[in-house]
Amino acid sequence: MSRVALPQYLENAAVAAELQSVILGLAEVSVDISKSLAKGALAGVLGAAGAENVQGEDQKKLDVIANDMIKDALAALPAVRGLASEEEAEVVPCHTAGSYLVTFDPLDGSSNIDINSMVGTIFSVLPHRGEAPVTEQDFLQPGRHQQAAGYVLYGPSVMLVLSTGNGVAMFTLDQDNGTYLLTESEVVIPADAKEFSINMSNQRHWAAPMQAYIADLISGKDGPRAKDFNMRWVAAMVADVHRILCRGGLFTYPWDSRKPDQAGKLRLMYEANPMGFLVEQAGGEIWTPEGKILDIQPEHIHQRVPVILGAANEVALCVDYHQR
Ligand code: AFP
Repeated sequence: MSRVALPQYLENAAVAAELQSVILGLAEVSVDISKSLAKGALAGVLGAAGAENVQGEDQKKLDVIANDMIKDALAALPAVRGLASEEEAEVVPCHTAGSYLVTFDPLDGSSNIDINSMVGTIFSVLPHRGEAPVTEQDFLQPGRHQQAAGYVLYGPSVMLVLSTGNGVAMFTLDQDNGTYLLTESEVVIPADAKEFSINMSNQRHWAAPMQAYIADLISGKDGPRAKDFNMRWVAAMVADVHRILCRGGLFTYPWDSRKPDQAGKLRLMYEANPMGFLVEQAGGEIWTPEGKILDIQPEHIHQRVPVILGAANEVALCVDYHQR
């Protein structure tokens, strides 16, 4: 059975040529990143880079390598007006005639690298309007403005998951020739959750409504939910969201009382918004306890948010615990 390759899929979907070039550029560099990851210790690229990023997090060597590879790939594309990365303190202006802005997390879950667990690349494509040189302000658009969003999951197989606003498609990398082939079109999140995804070790630091919501899940069929749930936590958002796109559930990284002035751990512009775009396109929801994440007007490029995402009815119930 001949499968549709990514370039043909984008043509069939009548995606604008400039947007195609951005998506294909990201897909191409992800193949190179996957090769670096596959070499592991043999490439001498595991471990810490010996520096901190703008988030105050210890950078892994592969964080820096992947970030530089993606920056170079995007900077070579005339369609890219500017880029912003989790690993870059400031936005990076690119081509003055470009129509798109790209935000990305080059290696999400990078703390998993040294234990050979799953990591991913997350990307978000926003429109750029106006003539002046690009500034951070141009990037500060609600997630609903995204023209495309997706991720690459470097797992047992390498998968690219993408939406350009007409549903979600999944592509699997053909390692023999470096092409992404369509393996799932029209992805829909199953309605009812059987699994939840949260870092349980933080339980004592959550707000009371989240403690109550999770406690009711854990009480299983003898509790108010009258059914048993399972838990998964990969510690790489890309992997946890991929599981939810494939088989449903709820993922949350809530506010934590240890950093009361920090809204959450996850970043709005290059984690929550792109993942939220995909989840909504697959029939799911993504909220903070106060409202829909894709409607948030960003205030700065590294802004953080609490995230509740997944099956629509399960997200609604979790938000209801907070709004009671
Ligand atoms: P790293 O990229 O620093 O590993 O963080 C990954 C992440 O931002 C997100 O992908 C995970 O869901 C979450 O953090 C894991 O956080 P914990 O390490 O607190 O479980």
